[in-house]
Amino acid sequence: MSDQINAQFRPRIFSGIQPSGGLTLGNYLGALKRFAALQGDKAETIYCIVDLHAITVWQDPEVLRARIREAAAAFMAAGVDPAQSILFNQSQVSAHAEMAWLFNTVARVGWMYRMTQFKDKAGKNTENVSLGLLAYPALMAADILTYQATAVPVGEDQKQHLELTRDIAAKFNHDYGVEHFPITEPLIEGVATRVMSLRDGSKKMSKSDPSDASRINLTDDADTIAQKIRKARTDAEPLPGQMDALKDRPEAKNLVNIYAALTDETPDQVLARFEGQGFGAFKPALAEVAVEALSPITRRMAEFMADPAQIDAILADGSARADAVATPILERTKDIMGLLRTRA
Ligand code: AQP
Repeated sequence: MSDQINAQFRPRIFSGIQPSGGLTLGNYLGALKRFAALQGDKAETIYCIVDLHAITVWQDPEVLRARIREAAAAFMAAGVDPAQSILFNQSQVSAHAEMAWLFNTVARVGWMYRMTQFKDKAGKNTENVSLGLLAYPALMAADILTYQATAVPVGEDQKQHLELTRDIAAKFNHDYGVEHFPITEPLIEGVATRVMSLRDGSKKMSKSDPSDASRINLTDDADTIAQKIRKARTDAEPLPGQMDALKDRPEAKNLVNIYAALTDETPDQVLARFEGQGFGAFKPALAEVAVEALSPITRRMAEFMADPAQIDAILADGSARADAVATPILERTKDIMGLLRTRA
């Protein structure tokens, strides 16, 4: 059914990252690296710094402005080419916020309360968090469907939000008797779809974790990366020859997955080399591959950050190109819903 609907739409990939903190190795392996790899002639690629999502929790305005530019620098340093892809920040294309309102009338409140990310972020404080934090998935659906995107590369943690996007598209199509929105496919691929915290193998690595030691930031220098890996929580057992044997050792599994993702190997290939060795040998080797992969990105980020006016110009150009795709789709959505169009 979704295949039939989706065949009517041109292949278009959309994804975004929140500038709610400095970007991490998790964002790089789970998102940025793949965003860059998906560029090419098979599908149009649209990438967004989702600043409207970031403000669902308090952000210092000056810090947020700087982080939006830093995120843009990270996208480009990781290989997103603003000539091949559209790169912009969400708040500059008003169709996102307008479409989100339309979807607030389609989505059901119960769907929002069921979202794991809302439960995690709100904790016991569900009555006192911003309404935006609860409605976040409707804005995410708007981000995607305002472009009629057919596929969205994301990490494992965003799978539930993607399912909700599909539910909103299907309910809209059903309620209005149209095939206006595709049923967007999640692209959750590779061994690094869920990079875990360096301090706790049961929690994902996150840019807003209070502990800086829990993550590798894309701005960390080589010494800091090596030190964080050296201090990463592990166990005293030697490494086995195969991943199956790591199923009850989350911290060890995480480090092996990170190594494999950085070197584009399978985790079993990595283990074949390190079988029988302890973390005293594995951690320095991991630090070496992490520094080798991340140092060029950190360096290119710093180069981009040295010229904020150039970043702003790139984002402005991306916003204009994004707007040109989004606005006709938004206008058609309003027409379908019966919102009278009185201006040409
Ligand atoms: N640890 C991770 N492993 C793999 N992928 C990850 N992503 C995030 N963390 C990991 C992927 O990065 C993209 C952007 O995510 P986001 O910034 O929009 O929000 P998030 O998923 O909530 O990421 P954070 O770092 O945990 O942000 P905060 O702390 O602000 O909530 C997504 O594709 C995500 O899957």
